[in-house]
Order: sequence, then C-alpha cells, then structure tokens
Amino acid sequence: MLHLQHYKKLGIGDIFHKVEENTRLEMDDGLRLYQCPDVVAVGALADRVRRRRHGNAAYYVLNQHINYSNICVNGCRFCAFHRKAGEQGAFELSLEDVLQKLSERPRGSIREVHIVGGCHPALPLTYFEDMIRGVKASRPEVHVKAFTAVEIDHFAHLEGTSTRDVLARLHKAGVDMLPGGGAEIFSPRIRTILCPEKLDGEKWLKINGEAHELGMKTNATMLYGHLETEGERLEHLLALRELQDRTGGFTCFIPLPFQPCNTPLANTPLASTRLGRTQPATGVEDLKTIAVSRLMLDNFSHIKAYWVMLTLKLAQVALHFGADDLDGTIVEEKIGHMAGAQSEQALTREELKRVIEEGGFTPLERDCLFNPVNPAEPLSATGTEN
Ligand code: V47
Repeated sequence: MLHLQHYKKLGIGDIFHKVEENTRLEMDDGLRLYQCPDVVAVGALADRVRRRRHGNAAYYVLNQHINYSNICVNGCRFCAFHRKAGEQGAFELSLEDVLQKLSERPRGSIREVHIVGGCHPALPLTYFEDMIRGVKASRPEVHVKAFTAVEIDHFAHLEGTSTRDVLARLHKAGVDMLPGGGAEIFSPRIRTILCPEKLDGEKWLKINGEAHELGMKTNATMLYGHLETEGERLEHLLALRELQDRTGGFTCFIPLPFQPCNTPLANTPLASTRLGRTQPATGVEDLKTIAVSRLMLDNFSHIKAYWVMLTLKLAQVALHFGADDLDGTIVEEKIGHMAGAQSEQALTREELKRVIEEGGFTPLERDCLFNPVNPAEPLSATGTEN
C-alpha cells in the first residue's frame, strides 16, 4: 500500500487510518474517495481490504447463462434486451429449448446455470417450476442461480400470491440462489425516469431479505454511469450494506457500467457525476467504482468484476482495485451485448485462468456459492455449501 504521507497530501489520511483499523466508512468518506484524483491511491486501499479477505486468490466459475425470453411488460430506458410480445426480435424459449441449450454443453463443463428473462406477461409460475425441475433432473451437479427480485415480484402479481410464496416454491423446485439483477440504482429520482414500471428499491431489498430468511443466498448489482450522481451510488451501497448487516444473505456485489447502444438513452447526454460528462463511464471511473464498492461494502465477501460489461482487459485490472471474482465462462450473453458490450461472448476455463495468472493472481475455481472446487475433480451431484 502507498505511504500515509501520500494519503495525507491527498486529504484522505483519515480514510487511510480507517481502512488500517477496519473502521466502517461512511457516506462522506465514499464521496471523498470518488473525488480523489489519484485512482491508484484509492485502488490501493481497496486492494488492502481485498487481500485481507482473499489473499492472492481470484475466483472464476464454469457457468452458462440462459435467457428464457426477452418479452417484458416493463420498458426500462436503459435496456436494449427487452421487446414487447410480437415485436421484431422478441423470443420465448420452450422448456425443451432451455434443456436443449443445457444439453449442448458437454456434461461436466458447467457448475452454475444463470437463468433470467424479461417480465413476461403470461408465463405461469408452473412453467418456471417445471423449468427448474427439468434443469436439476438433467444436471443434478449444477447449482441454479435464477430469477431476480424483479421477476419474483412479477410472478407474485401474475399469480395473485406473495413474493415469499413464490420464493418458497422456486426454492423447492431447485433454485439455489437469486442473481443480483434488477437493483439498478435505488434512487427514486432515477427510477422514475429510467424504470417507472419496475418495483422500487425498497421492494427489491425486501424480496432479497425474504430470500435470505428462506435460506437462499442472493447477489446484488448496481447499474451506474447513466443519470445518477455519485451520492446516489453511495446511497445504493449503504442500503445494501444495511440489509446485509441484518441478514448476511448477500454473497457478491456486482457494479455494472451502463452500455448505451440500442437503448433509448443512446443519444441522450448522460448527465451524471460531478464531471458533468456526457458519455458512458470511463476506465478510471469503472475502477474507482469497484474500489469504492470494496471499501464501503465491508460486510460483503465478494466483489465481482463482470468482464462482459467491463471488457476482459479492464476486469483483469480491476482485480488490483478491490475485485476478487471475474464471473465465468458465460457461453452466451445477450443483455450486455444487445446494448453494445465490446467483450467476447464466452470464455474458456483456460482463458479465465490465463487472465487471472497474468494479472498476478492465483486462479481459484468456485461454484455458484463461492465454495472453492478442485478443477481436477469430476463434478459430483453433492456439492457442499457454506
Ligand atoms: O438487471 C440492463 C443490467 C442486469 C443494461 O448475480 C445493463 O452473479 C449495462 O444482473 N448496460 C443483468 N447493464 C445482469 C446481472 C448479472 C450479470 C452477471 C452476474 C450476475 C450475478 C448478475 O444488467 C440487469 C440490469 O441492471 N443491464 N441493461 C445496459 N444497457
């Protein structure tokens, strides 16, 4: 880590001490870290915390994304993935299609399947229960991470039941974990502009809390680099930290840089941040957001540098700025790529390992719940959980 004198010169000597002493950072600290002109100094603080937790390890997972449909009753202004029913480009997979996508992967080549889609106006909960049971039957060794709090809320409305009931039914069908999508930015000011149809931040948090009470782990995301301020990003992080204090159910935090292509915001000046910029987040801002997230979320074990949205090159660098996980092989990605993401569609285990090793870290293969796994051991149907 850099010397205290350097932090004093930057005006953040007190934050240096807090990090050294493991003292919780507050809103004002987060704002000052964002304002600090020296991204390497901010990153070094985050790296200190990251290494305390994970040493030199950097995680990755053999996973596959499956999107069952992009038909969505919400029309979020930041999203290039969704379509209305009947619109050109709309798709909807049958249960057979979902299982077919899974069976195209050689047995033993994935440990996690990540299943999400739009808020479809008609698919009943039984379709999703059958889907998850089918996935588990065909690949019992694979963990299923499926359905964001947004989808859970939508299913509950369609079924006329509670979100807790939906969660319990899907858990019983085989959902191991919820992915972190749909959180966007909790700020009501921004949600009114970008996604007024979608559940609000409080409801997103409530559903994740319910999942935690039912014994399901969940992830959390933050979509940034659109219209939000740095203060709104920090409010988002603090709301997650507060829920995590109560439940301990979050596994991983994933900051997602907004990709503007093919979205209604593509030609809109992006008016966020004190820099008054009009373009999507730059590399330094991405790295600062990773670092500030690591420093503020002192009760989250993992920070993911999601290479799909960051690009693989920046995700690799982000491992030095507080991130400890690169996500995985993915196989087929639509949400980021339909919005212009410049990354690859898929990576192999060897590619992920090489990027981690050349970054100076030790690759550690994990399962969905971040249990380390031995790449040499064949996948078994009885994974451990922690
Ligand atoms: O909820 C939508 C975001 C999320 C855009 O839990 C966009 O392990 C950038 O949540 N530009 C889906 N982002 C992805 C997601 C995720 C990905 C990987 C791992 C995990 C996990 C979760 O993508 C959406 C939304 O917040 N998104 N449109 C866009 N144009």
